[in-house]
Amino acid sequence: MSVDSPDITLGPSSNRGEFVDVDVVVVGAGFAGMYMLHRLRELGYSVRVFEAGTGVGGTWYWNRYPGARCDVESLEYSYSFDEKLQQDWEWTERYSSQPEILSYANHFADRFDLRRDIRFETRVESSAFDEDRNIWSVRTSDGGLTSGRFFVMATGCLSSAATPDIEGIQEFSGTMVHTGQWPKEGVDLTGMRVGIIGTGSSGVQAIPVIAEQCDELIVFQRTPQYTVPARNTPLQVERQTDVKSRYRDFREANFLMPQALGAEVPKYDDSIHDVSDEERRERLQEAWDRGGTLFLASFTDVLLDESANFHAQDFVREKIGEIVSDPETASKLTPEHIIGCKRLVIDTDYFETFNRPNVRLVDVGSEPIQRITESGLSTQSEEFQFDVLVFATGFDAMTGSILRVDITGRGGMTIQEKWSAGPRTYLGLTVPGFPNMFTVSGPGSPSVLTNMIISIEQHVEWISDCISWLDERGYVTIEAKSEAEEAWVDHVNSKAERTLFPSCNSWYLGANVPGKTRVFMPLLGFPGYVRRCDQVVENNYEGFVVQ
Ligand code: N01
Repeated sequence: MSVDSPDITLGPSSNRGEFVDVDVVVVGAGFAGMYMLHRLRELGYSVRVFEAGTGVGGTWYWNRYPGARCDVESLEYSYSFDEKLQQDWEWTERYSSQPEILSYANHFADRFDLRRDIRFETRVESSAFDEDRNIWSVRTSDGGLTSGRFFVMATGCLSSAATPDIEGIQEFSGTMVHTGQWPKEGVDLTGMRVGIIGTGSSGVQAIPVIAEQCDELIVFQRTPQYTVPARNTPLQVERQTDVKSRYRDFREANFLMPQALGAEVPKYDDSIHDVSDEERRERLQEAWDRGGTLFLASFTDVLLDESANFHAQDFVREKIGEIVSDPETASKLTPEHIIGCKRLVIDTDYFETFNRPNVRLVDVGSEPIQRITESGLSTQSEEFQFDVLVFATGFDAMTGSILRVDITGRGGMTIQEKWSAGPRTYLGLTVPGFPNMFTVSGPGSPSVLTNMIISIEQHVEWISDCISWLDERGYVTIEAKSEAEEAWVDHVNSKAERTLFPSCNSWYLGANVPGKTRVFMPLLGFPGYVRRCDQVVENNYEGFVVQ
């Protein structure tokens, strides 16, 4: 049953007399999979990680498009569990670029000697739970079968790239790339005519940089985007030194924030309706000048009340009118929907880019793309020609990378069947019918609404502590109860329903993928979630059957 590999040492582990290749099989070597491996190893477990890419880094390995950068500040978007690591690593900018985050991921892998337990260029194709032996059997793209007592999906929330099925897509004779699968060797855009479809976070980041590199850029926009300035700058030495002198406190203050970030950004506890017009403008202007996603936290009710939200929308609309010189282009770029219900984007010179002579905006919301042609694409009234077509069309978020593995739990039930009406979990960590399987930052956990690395750490620690707890007591399996799942799904929904989040077509709801059931997938509020996870443990894994 074991798969021989020159770079992996296998120590057979026992599961009440059954021999398995490793204690834990982990899928994915991004920040979640790497920390999972490190933590479990520290606890004495044998682990094998499978990774489809040639290197570590997950999201930051795949998303190499021009301009790719994090929207959480670098001093926060990093592992917090190891004091020496956070002291040693030097960040260079307020928001880290993709290459810098990828170097950090590689540094982490080297520092903790992770690579020997990671099998690269190997995709997990299926995984099945053997109910008689309480073992997961994991089949991989190299034809191997690996058995483990536990199975952890650390596949990331935004790692299944979505390319729309537009008629004629096979006919395009130029270069076609997706931002989420950008070639490692890069794409030389010098002198090229480029078309880009999509104006979410990826498109908004890529467009200004691509516009500088290429000859001509045509942006195909279906929905205009709210975006606020990132105000990225080189990271001041004094700032880095200051935070490092009190890193633990800095982290702890962030753990108490709803998104596990931004504790040092000024906070307000008043409604947008409670202040004068002048004060409202001043405060929104301050947030605009400061830069960053916490623009929406300038008042308590921007994401709760439509009339409050309208003020913030209007502020950004006015800015677009001021920045973009051509009134027709400005009008096409101006969104009308709720601000924040699609993820708020932060940008560097996005709206300014539309003042460049080599950039043209095409509204494919009012006149959709009809087909892709050999040399470009066409709408009802116009043909467009370009050499490179960039899809910045997003991801099958949160569930895509789980559902593309054939996972079979108890009674032959597959995860695809289980989630046919939308993802259902307990704590975003476990699924009834799938014993000893865990999802890191799965649907129903705060994940994408937080500083992801911090959420990942909390999940990894919870999962590894759970495995230790079971072993210390001689238990072999843990499985969520259906009633716990039911209550959890209700909890996630009721949190979302109190906000404006479900009010537009966002990937949070799965609305960007044709045919995907609309369910608001992430849970709002990090500290409450952590408390609940801790309580479950204190109550001897309440909501689970352990045996
Ligand atoms: O994807 P998106 P993304 N025809 O789904 C359009 C994270 N991230 O990759 O809005 C025409 O947001 C679609 O239009 P519409 C971050 O969490 C973070 O940009 O559906 N257009 C939309 O404009 C982010 O939210 C960072 O009408 C089509 C775009 O494609 C998440 O990843 C950077 C279309 C997709 O936007 C996803 O962002 C990058 C079609 N057929 C990503 N299909 C940072 O840290 C789709 N679109 C800063």
